[in-house]
Amino acid sequence: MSLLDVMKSAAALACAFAIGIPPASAAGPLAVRIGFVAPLSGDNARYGKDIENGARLAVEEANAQGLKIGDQAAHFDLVSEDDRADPRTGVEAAQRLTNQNVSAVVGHFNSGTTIPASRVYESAGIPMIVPAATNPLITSQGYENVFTVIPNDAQNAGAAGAYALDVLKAKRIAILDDRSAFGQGEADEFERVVRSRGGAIVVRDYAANPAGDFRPQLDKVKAADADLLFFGGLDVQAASIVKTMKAMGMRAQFVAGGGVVNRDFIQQAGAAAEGAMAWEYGRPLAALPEGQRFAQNYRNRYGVGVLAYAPFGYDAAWAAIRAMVAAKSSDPAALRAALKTIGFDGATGRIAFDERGALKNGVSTLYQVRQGAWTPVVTSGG
Ligand code: ABU
Repeated sequence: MSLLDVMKSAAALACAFAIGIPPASAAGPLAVRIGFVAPLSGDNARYGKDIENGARLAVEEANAQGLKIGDQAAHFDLVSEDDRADPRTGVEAAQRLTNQNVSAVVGHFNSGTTIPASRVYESAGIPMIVPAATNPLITSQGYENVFTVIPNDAQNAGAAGAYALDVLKAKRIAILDDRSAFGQGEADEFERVVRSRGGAIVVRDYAANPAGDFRPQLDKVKAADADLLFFGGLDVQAASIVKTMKAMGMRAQFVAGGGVVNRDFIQQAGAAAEGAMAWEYGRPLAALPEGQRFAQNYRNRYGVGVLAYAPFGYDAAWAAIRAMVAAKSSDPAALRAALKTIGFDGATGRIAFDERGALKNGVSTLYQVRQGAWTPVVTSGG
């Protein structure tokens, strides 16, 4: 090869990198980058790392299977960013990912980061596949690049509202939330369904308090003689609430929306956990063949069981990988088009998206703590 040919090849390679085309090379596989973003530090890092572990398992499986994109063998890499559960940091993390030539992004965890970050992915034309954030606004913004593999809180808290009236026969309902985009959204959906069915709400209040001191709000709930308390928020606050309720001798049944069914709630609430109820997204993993397989593989790989949303992270990463294989391309636009028609049985059930990018036929399951363990009671929706 002449010096001129060498210079031409180098220039072509530099040009391909500059315009974001992974270089087709006889020397090795097509390098495909999948972005991942969630809180990887701070109080929510245990959730973020759990989801990252799920996504990484999908990438490792895909590489072990030797998948091809078109005629070319592909090698997938997970590129992780930490959004620290902070909206501004989430937008910055989204901007960093879109600058790193990723084909798609799996993220975020918090609804409060997902909503502002979704604008960044939409502008960049890069599909965002959401594994855990559940505020209904995420898929109602009219964006082409937003997909969710988890049911939203209209489904989850809506099921909770109907069940509170129809089965638990609640007559005096109190609603508290943590004032996050997630917790407030859940509480709003629960309230909407209860009111639409003629239920009586005796308290609606909140505390924006990460440490979970809801004592002033619980004083109001007790004074109103509520027989059911619905809480929109995560496990730490929920554990604090049930401990305080027990100490106060309150009669209200405790029911939470998503974000509470995990081992950390049981450990932190101790004896006060007994009898607590919470609605979590999807079906129990043990009820799904792919869910059982995932749970075992996760334990084998990481030496610990799933905390919460790892199976959704796994399904989100596989949705991206399957869409690229189907599209025969890692180009984000081709991948987006393929995501709109994809359908497969994942760890969390059937994964397919409606015209807004929301999971089709989402369900939620009610769990109750019985003899120190979260026990499935009923699944609603679908
Ligand atoms: N959906 C569970 C908690 C995460 C969030 O939506 O903020």
